[in-house]
Amino acid sequence: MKYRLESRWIKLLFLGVIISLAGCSGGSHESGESAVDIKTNGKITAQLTSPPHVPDPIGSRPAKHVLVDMEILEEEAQMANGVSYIYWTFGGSVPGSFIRTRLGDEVEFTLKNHPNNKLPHNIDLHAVTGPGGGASSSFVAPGHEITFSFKTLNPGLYVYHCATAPVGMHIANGMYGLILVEPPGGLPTVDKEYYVMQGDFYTKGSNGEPGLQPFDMQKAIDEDADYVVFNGSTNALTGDNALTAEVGETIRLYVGNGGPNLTSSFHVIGEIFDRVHVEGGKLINHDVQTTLIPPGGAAIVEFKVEAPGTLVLVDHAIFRAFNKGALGMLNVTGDENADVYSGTIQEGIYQPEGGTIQTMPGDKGAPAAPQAASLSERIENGKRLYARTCLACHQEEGQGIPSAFPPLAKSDYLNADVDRAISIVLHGLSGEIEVNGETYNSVMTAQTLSDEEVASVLTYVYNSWGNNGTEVTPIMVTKAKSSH
Ligand code: HEC
Ligand SMILES: [Cu+2]
Repeated sequence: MKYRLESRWIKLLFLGVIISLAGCSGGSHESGESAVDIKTNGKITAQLTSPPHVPDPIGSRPAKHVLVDMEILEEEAQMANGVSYIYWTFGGSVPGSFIRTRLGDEVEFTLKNHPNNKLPHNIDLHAVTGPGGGASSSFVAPGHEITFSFKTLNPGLYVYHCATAPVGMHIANGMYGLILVEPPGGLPTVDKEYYVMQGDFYTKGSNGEPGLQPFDMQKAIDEDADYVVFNGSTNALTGDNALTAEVGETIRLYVGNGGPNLTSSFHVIGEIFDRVHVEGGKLINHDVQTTLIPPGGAAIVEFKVEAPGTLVLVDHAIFRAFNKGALGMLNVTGDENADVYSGTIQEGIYQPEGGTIQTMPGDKGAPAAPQAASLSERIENGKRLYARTCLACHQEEGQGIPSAFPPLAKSDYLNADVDRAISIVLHGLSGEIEVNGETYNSVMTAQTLSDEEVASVLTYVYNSWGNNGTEVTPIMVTKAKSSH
C-alpha cells in the first residue's frame, strides 16, 4: 500500500519535470534572455595558449569585449622522429592557440599573416554566427593583418580552421584549433584541464620515411593517411610531453578533431569517461568508453583518476594508434588504490610501433645556395628550392591543382615570356590569367628569394616537365628587378 503511494508520487514528479522542461525549450541561455541581448562590461585581451594547455576558466566574469590577437606562421617542425613537415599554423602550434570566451562576449579578432609566410589564409570559427564563420571577412595576405568581430551566441566547444582554397590542403597542413564558449558562471571547476586535437597527415614518403616530407594531395584525396596524431606530431603527448595528473584529481579534456578526413573514436585506455559533453554541446552523457569526434567537431570529456599508472589516449580505430601515431599518455602519480585496481604496472607497455622509426639524419635541404657553377648544379639547387617554396601550390610534377593553382608543367604562359615569369616570382601575381586554355583568377604572393635563388628555381622549372629548357641567370633577375 505504502509502495503504491510512493510510485504514484514519482509519476507525478516525473510529469512535472517534463512540463517544466517543455516550458523552457527555446532558451538554451540565461533564464529566457537571448545571448544577443547580453550586455558586455569592459574590455580584456584574451589569453591564448598552445596545446596541451588551456587558458584560465572564465569563472563568474561578466560578458566582455574580448580582443583576440592571432598570428599565422608557416614553419617546419617535427612530425615523428627524423621526419619533419612544413606546418601552417594559427599561433605557431598544431592545433592552433586555444581561445576561451563566455556566452555574450563580443570578440574582436585580429588575424595576422606573418611576412615570411608564403600563402594567404583566413579563419572560419564554428562558434561564429555569420558568413563563412568569419572566413569571408578574414582573408589576409602575408605581411598583412585584418580585424573582424562577432558575438558568441551559443555555449559549447567549437572548431576553427582555415578556409582558403584549396581548403583541404590548408586544414591538412595543421590549420585548425578550438574555441570554447563557456556558459554564464563557467563550467564546473575541475583539477586539471588539457587541450588535445586529432589530425590526419598525408606525406610524399610513407610513415617513418625520414627527412622533410612534402604534402601529398593524391593521398589526401584518397583519405590514405600516413600519420594520424594528437597535437600535430607522434611525440606531442608521449615521453616527456605526457600529460600529468595526481590520484584523486578530476580531469577535463577539450578534444577536437581537425581532420581533414578521419573521424576519431576517442578512447582513453584504462579509464571510463564520467561525463562527455556530446559533440561539444549541451547534452551530457555519462559512463562512456569511446566517444565519436568527427572532423570539424569536438567533445568535452571528464573523468576522475582513481589509481596511479599511465593512461593512454588513442583513436580506437587501433591501427591509427599503434601504427600511425594517434597515441598520447596521461601519467597519473600518487598512492596505490587497491580498491580500484591492483596489479603489476609495466612501464612502456604501450610503446607505439611508430616509436621504433629508424632515426637517420634527415636531409633538411641545402643551406642558402652559393652561386651555381654549372647548369646542372643550378637545376639541382632549383629542385630543392622548388620543393621548399613552390611545391605546396604548384605540386610535385608542376601539375598544379585544378581551378586553384595553374600548372607549370608544359605551361604556355610560362614558356611564352621568361621576364614575366621572373617578375611573377619576385613580385607575385593576381588577377585573371589563362594557362593552357584554363582560366585562373587567384593570388600568388611574392616569394622572398635572392636573385640567385630565383634564377635557380626558374631554371629548374624551365628544364622540367616538358618546358622549353631556358636557363635563367642571376643577372637576368637583377635586370628584371631594375626594369620593373
Ligand atoms: C601560395 C601558393 C603559390 C606558391 C607558393 C607559388 N605559386 Fe606560382 N602561382 C600561384 C597562383 C595562385 C598563380 C596564379 C595567379 C593568378 O591567378 O593570377 C600562380 C602563377 C604562377 C605562374 C604563372 C602561371 C603559370 O602556370 O605559368 C608561374 C610561372 C608561377 N606561379 C611560378 C611559381 C614559382 C616558380 C614558385 C616558387 C618559387 C611559385 N609559383 C610559388 C600560387 C603559388
Ligand atoms: Cu590557410
